[in-house]
Amino acid sequence: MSTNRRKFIKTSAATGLGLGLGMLHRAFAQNQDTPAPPADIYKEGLVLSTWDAGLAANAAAWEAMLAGGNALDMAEKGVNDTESDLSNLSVGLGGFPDREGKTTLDACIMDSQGNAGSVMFLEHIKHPASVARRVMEKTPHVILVGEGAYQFALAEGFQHDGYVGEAAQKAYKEWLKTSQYKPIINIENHDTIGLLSMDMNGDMAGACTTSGMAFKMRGRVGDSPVIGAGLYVDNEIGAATSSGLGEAVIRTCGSFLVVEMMRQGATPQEACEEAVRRIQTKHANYKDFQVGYLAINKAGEIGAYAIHPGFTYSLHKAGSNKVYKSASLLEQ
Ligand code: SD4
Repeated sequence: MSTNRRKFIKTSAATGLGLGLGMLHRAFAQNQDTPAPPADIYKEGLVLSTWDAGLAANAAAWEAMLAGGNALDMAEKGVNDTESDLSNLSVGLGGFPDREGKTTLDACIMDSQGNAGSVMFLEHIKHPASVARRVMEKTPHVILVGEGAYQFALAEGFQHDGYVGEAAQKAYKEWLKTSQYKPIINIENHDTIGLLSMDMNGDMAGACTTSGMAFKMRGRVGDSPVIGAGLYVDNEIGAATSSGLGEAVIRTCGSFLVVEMMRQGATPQEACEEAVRRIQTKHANYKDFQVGYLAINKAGEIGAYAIHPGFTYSLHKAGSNKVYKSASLLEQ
């Protein structure tokens, strides 16, 4: 601890700052040059992911863990499973297209070392989360977008995939009849997958992947591939991810906010609730859209909270893999 810091704590104690002091001490303790590891690190493996579709993703992540994979492998393999499901209208090549009829994909990934990779506005590649991992591992950058991301994917051995989703195109043709551009996500119809993983060493990672808002403006990117918005992992503290109206999550740095609240002592549940309340205070129209957050901490505790009821999450922990209903700010 630096001399200044020691001096400050001493002075504060001497002047009796009272109630806030415990909080301050905790914050300072966590800011020491070599942070002490938390007392109880959960080491049995854990996967937490958004929506019902997370169930299959959790199972794939678990399989990766049992095969010897670490938290990063778990996150990647987990969301790859969702990306492979071409009937999913919010993730992968079967996802809803943009207002020009083209499906564009966003994804990011983060490991336990604080490394991050992201792809945005990527077309014709089946596994954007895996491309994001390559960006993280093979380039000096964090984000690649559009044509550059696509060319990088090809150079890395990913195949061009010309798949066009029938159901998504049908919905698009319906939408074209009015072509109304309303940047409001249908409150219930989400499937974007954000997945948080913890391996048997207690190390954490995460991934988030989506085709984004249905019929979005061409070039629009949401929160899902934005580090700190759709996903954030700090292996000393915890991890968070989101689903819902990306613009609101980006404006409030949602997942970063959740992790920072946990750093200051909040439980994962309290932190998710605070991040939803932040959206509420910053958006007069918050009742018009949905956002849901998930979080885990080092002790293997989880949090889930959304603006509206209807947000579900899948939790694989202690031998069970199940879908749960999240608590919410608003009632039915
Ligand atoms: C986005 N957050 O692009 C995504 C949408 C989403 O389920 O979560 N859909 O804004």
